[in-house]
Amino acid sequence: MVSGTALIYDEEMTRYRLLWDYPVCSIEVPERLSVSYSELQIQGLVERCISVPVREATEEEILLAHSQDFLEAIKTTQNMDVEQLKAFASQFQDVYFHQNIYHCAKLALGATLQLVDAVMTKKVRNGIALVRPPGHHSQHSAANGFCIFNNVAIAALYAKKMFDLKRILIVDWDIHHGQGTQYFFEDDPSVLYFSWHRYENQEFWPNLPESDYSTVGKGKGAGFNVNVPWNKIGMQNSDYLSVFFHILLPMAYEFNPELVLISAGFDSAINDPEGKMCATPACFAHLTHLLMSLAEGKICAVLEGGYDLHSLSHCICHTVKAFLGDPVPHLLNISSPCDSALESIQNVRAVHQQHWAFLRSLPISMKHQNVNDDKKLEQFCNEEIHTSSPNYCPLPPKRTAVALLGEKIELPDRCLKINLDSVPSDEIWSFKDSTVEGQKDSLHLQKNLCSVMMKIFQKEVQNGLAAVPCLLEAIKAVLSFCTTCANSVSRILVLYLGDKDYPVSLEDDGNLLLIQMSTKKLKGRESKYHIPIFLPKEGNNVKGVLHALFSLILPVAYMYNPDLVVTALSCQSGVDKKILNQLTSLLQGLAEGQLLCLIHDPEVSFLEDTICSLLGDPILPVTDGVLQGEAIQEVEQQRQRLQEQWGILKTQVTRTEYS
Ligand code: X5A
Ligand code: ZN
Repeated sequence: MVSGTALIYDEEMTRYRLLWDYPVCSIEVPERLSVSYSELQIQGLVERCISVPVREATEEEILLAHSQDFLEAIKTTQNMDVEQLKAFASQFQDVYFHQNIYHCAKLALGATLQLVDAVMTKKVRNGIALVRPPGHHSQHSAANGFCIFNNVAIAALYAKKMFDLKRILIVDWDIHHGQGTQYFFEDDPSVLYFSWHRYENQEFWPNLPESDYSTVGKGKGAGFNVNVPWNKIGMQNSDYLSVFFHILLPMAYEFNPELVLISAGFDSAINDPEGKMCATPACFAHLTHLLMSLAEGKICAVLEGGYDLHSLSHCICHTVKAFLGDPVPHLLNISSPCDSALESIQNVRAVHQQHWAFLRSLPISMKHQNVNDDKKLEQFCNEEIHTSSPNYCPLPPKRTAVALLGEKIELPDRCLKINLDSVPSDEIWSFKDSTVEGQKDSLHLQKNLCSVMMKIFQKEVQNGLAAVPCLLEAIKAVLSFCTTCANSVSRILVLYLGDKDYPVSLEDDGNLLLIQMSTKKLKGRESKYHIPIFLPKEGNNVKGVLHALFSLILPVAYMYNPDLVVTALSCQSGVDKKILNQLTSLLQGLAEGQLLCLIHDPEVSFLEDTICSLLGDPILPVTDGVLQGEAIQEVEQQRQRLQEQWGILKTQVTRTEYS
């Protein structure tokens, strides 16, 4: 099993800076790297990562993307004086030069390629390269926007060439449009390029019409270029997550990349002077986590922008912690995206629906124009930066508590085996529930569950798994335990995969959100807190489950913000293992990873898989099956029903009537 997170950094890349008065470039300072690296040290993250040395990129590698003439021109900057550097820079837009920048640009690219090598050869699972100069504005024969060589674009070309990759996803979450990267791959269907960027209807730099949502790629590459323009400043966590749920993740999962590259600019975070957005550093842990279930976990983040040193360094720490598998922090206040974000989401989905089945919702939405243009965004930038405690708190040595019913499986090291005989009697809670009490099986069940939950709530472990003789009784016991013994748990999300009409009694007081996936139409009252999803079993419906996960389950779950997530499933239900692993992985983004899996009647291989997902091991992509129209419609119906109450389900500015 591939493990470990690479951290690539070299102080040498701090050794160039702006030498003349040039206000547009003054924010790109060496401290961006040094302060970030210090924060990683302070938080104890450097020693938890695998340090990979940088190297200089070769000319051949630079020429994968750039022209020989351009390379030769850049070389000449090594021997220039300030006046000459200034003159040389003036042929490009918003970029400065220094005698040492060519050297640093080679190191930045070399660091990026070292990272790709380490991930592709499975020396590490994932990693981050902290580099200067950044890359995503750089073009075939032009430096641009602080960028000399296009590190990430070359990384993609290099990975295609060296590892024969056929599908690479580039996620550019920097607040500027990586127009350079877009130009390299516009007609290339093997590289899916996604970028969100401050746009303000072309008023924001680089002020290009081709940065708008209507640029979708050309020729064979049509559909493989995705631009999400932000037409207002002040975008928040909800806006960013909405774009992930309703645009990027569905496309990414349909694309099924073999490698994910992140153009990781953090000028999209709160307090950045360039971006003027409001996403908190903790949001980047989630963005990272949501991408980690793709490409069997092969994911490389490469620094681009980010100009507020405090915000930047904390964002980087959150990204690294997510890579390491640390529990991702609670995100508070997830609500509806703002109207301007919704308008962009709607437009992007509309232009990409013909290319991506996962974006289709019937009827096909019409392009939306000029809604609420003058409506002011309210109260933004009001969130505090999440500051992590300087003394890092080590993860529990055991991550997953496992209680079995006698199944014989060998548990990996990081599992804590729950042995009933070892449960001290005072840890066994007592609660009055006549239907559960008394029977031998039930007592056994209660003891098991009690013990697993205690370990989770006392943070001895992060998550747990229990094999249970009866699912419904187990759910009941968990809920009862939480009300009786765990006051701090006020919201529980139960995801039940099964066909029982009323699996638990619901009070609708918000303490419980029940999402149910079943293969038969369910009778019973639907409410805000009961979401039945009927997924016809015809053919292979794994794609339907994935689709439901992004467009419905995860958004609602994030907005609900549970303290505990419980999944309950029966192996007889014939659900696909790979999809359950995805579910188990992605749901760990909630409740700070406090996830309890209840499994009825498990096969051994099934238990082993679920345990791997709970341990945070890389998981296989879902490749089989097709997304069926009926599955889309069922999910759409629920989305329509629920989007007033769960605003993050919206993908359109105004409500439309559906027949
Ligand atoms: C990498 C990056 C920004 C350039 C802004 C120029 N470049 N106005 O964030
Ligand atoms: Zn930027």
